[in-house]
Amino acid sequence: MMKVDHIGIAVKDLDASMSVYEKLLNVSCDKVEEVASENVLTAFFQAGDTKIELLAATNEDSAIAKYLTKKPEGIHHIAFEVEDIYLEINRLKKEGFTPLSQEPKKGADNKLICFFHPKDTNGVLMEICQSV
Ligand code: CMX
Repeated sequence: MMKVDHIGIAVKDLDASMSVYEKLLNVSCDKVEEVASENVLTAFFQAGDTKIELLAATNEDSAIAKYLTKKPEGIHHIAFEVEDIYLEINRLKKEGFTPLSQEPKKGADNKLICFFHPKDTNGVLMEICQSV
């Protein structure tokens, strides 16, 4: 069974949004980490058994920059933790979901990650991730 690892939220101003979520969750940010391959700066907050990941674009090529030209700030994706990301990518492909990369990529928070297109999942971008 998959478990929600984190919920990604697209934000314009990472520092300002970090202050909001620190107050909301009453915890400090666990870590701020740049994922250069995805052109994002991330900030993670523990929220019970799951995490909130704030995502800000680091340049115009970022999926977050593109997203924020079309949509307001808000929930960008939901990430599920899996035990074997290679097996899970194959299973989801066979079920007709569309991976956005053929192989897992190195993501934030010491994870291998793979996104699946929101057109197949009722308009919500999905991520699967595996701790490495
Ligand atoms: N959630 C829901 N819908 C989304 C979306 C998202 N996060 N991002 C884009 N869309 C929608 C758009 O609104 C658009 O819908 P319409 O056709 O109805 O207008 C459609 O998807 C296509 O959007 P687009 O702007 O043309 O964008 P692209 O097709 O170029 O890319 C996507 C969309 C999801 C394939 C791309 O953003 C992607 O590959 N995402 C995965 C990588 C990523 O998001 N990285 C950032 C996070 C990294 C991290 O967490 O570490």
